[in-house]
Amino acid sequence: MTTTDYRRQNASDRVLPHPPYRIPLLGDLWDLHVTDSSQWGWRGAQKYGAIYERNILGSRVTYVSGPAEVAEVNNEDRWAKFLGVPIRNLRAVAGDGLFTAHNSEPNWAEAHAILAPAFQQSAMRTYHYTMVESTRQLLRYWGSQGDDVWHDVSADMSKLALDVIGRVAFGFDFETFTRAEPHDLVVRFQRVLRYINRAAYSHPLVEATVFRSQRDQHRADIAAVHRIVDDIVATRRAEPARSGGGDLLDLMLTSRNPETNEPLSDENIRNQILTFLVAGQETSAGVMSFALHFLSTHPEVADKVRGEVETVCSEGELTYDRVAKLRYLRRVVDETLRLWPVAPGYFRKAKQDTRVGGHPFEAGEWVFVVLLQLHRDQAWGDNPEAFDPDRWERDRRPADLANLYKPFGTGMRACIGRQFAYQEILTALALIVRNSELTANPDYELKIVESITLRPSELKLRINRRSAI
Ligand code: MNH
Repeated sequence: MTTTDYRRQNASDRVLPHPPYRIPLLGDLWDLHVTDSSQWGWRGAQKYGAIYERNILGSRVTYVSGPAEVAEVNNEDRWAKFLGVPIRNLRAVAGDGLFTAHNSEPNWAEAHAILAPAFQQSAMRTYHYTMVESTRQLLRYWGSQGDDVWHDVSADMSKLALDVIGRVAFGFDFETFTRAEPHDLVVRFQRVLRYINRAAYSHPLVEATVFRSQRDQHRADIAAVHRIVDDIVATRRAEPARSGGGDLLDLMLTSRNPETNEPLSDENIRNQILTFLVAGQETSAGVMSFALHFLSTHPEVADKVRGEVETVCSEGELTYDRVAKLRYLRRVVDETLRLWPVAPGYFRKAKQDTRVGGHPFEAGEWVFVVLLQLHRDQAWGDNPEAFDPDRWERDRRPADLANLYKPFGTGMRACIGRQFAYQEILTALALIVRNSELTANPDYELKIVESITLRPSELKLRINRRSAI
């Protein structure tokens, strides 16, 4: 098509594969799934191919999953991050924080410049001990529950990730493993996310009537969450000597934008703290949960990881430098993120009139990248569905890895927390596997729950102690 392309084409000329039985006005509405939308996007990709669309009441949702097509929309000259509905709704909590800022908002570049150094690999050395300490608390908590208990792994990984992010980001101890009841901030914050997720495609009138009390609770929760975080910031400001020894909050309070010499505003600092909770907790927790599922169902992999940890740590502690040597465990994590990219996709918006797979898109149109399909493309080899950490060996990896593997998004707005997530996940998994024996329930079949991110549903494992903590 491109060689004979002498005529400008508009979006209205675009004909893409789509579900059958398209209805006038309603389009493919019958084929809309709101509760498991990215798995549904994946099923569609399997049926309709590398690029297809669903037309929902006249709006076109385009799903892109073929490596060549994804490479086109990842091109930063022509496309940029777009805040799709679920992400845009998170602005109610995280405002113009890094994750939910529009590309055009000046606070993005300002906060990015100030925070980037704190997320570089070299900064992880500072956080490592806290990550170890939080994992030890988890292990003690499991230990205190006795043997032969079926642990709710997903819930426990959420607690761990919350503990880590609270302490490393803003020096706050949520005491997740010692409190009888979760902290007020946690209760309200989780209710806020649940509401946003439930109401994502609702109408304000429905919220004001049918869901009125939920909506009022939601507003009260947001106000309370803001108050609690503002208090944490004010306390730190008043007592900088009690600082977290260079945690992210210290950095935000003391740094200035090199260009304008302005510090971040208090409101923006609050938005960033809530952003770390929004973007950095459920994601890491999901990866650790899926990884524990795979380790429990592949004992030979778990044994290999244990052997590696024991070799690398033959002289004792899991120090910062040793984490980088856990090469096989890293493959386990990468393979987990390949099969279950916990952020199952991302949105891109055309900056100019352009094409994808030869199909015309006008400036301002947007697409959704389906990672669940991209990560299982045939370019991954014969059996892309299989959990096989060895496929990450140097000579077995696909040549075009950079275009086939995008669990942290792409371009300028890719995940800032990537190194943080690896450091946290590798540290936790290494200590868990060294310390415990994982036993799967033979009747368990992996099912996925979606709430923007993916989690294994109702995963229960027996975790019995092998050694002293
Ligand atoms: Mn994270 C952006 C995935 C862990 C903080 N993250 C993104 C994006 C993806 C993503 C995908 C891009 C979204 C988009 O294009 O709309 N993040 C992950 C995954 C993990 C993860 C799979 C864990 C594994 N992220 C973390 C952690 C933190 C964090 C941990 C913080 C401590 N992520 C962010 C922030 C952004 C982001 C902040 C927004 C970056 C930006 O736009 O500048």
